Amino acid sequence: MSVQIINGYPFVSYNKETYEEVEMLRRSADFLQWMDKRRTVRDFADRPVPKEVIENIILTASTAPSGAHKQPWTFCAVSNAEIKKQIRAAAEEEEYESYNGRMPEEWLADLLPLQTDWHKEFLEVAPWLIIVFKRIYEPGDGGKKKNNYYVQESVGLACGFLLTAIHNAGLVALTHTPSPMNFLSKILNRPEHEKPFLLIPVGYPADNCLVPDLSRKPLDEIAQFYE
Ligand code: IYR
Repeated sequence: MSVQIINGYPFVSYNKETYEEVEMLRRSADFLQWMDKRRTVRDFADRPVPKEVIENIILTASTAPSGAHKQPWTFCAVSNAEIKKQIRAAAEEEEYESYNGRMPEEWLADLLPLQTDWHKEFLEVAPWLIIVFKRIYEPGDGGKKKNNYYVQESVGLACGFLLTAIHNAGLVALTHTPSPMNFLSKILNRPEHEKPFLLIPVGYPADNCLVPDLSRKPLDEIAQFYE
């Protein structure tokens, strides 16, 4: 691959594979059908998942676009039983408070179809917990802070890629947001410039796994075309 220098910066040619329209239509429809099979799961099997699969999934997440290509994310992957136990205990403590007073009635009512509560057994059962941290800034020389940009958007995109990679591997995940999440920084000993973003248990679904019978909004409720 030949490198061209533009204003002192290296560029390489990008020869993206493209498709005839018929093939493009088929691929887009197939991908939709396959993605539509992804479901959030709360009931995991305790079956192990190889570390190399988790490494590939994390590397896939890190292919997401990010502000000024700063890649402002850190993925902590936990399979250690003692650490998972600590995370579960701390999460349940917060969630107990949330479900018993902190969350308003409307929110609790909105969650009824999901039948969630403060018990978070999956935090010990799932073979891996991926805790995604957003990097608010990068520590520079002499205590100087180097900026990251659109951190929320960038890390959100990376998490979308992460969930797609998990689905592609034939595994399932839960986008879990125990609130507040600062206990994760403490347990995982993360530096000040990293803040917890999402806690994502990953694994196989339990044998008797049930998910809520949900439907997705049709196109005319989610899109507006201006032609
Ligand atoms: N964080 C809590 C509550 C919760 C909130 C939303 I919004 C959900 O979609 C599901 C759960 C919990 O994890 O139980």
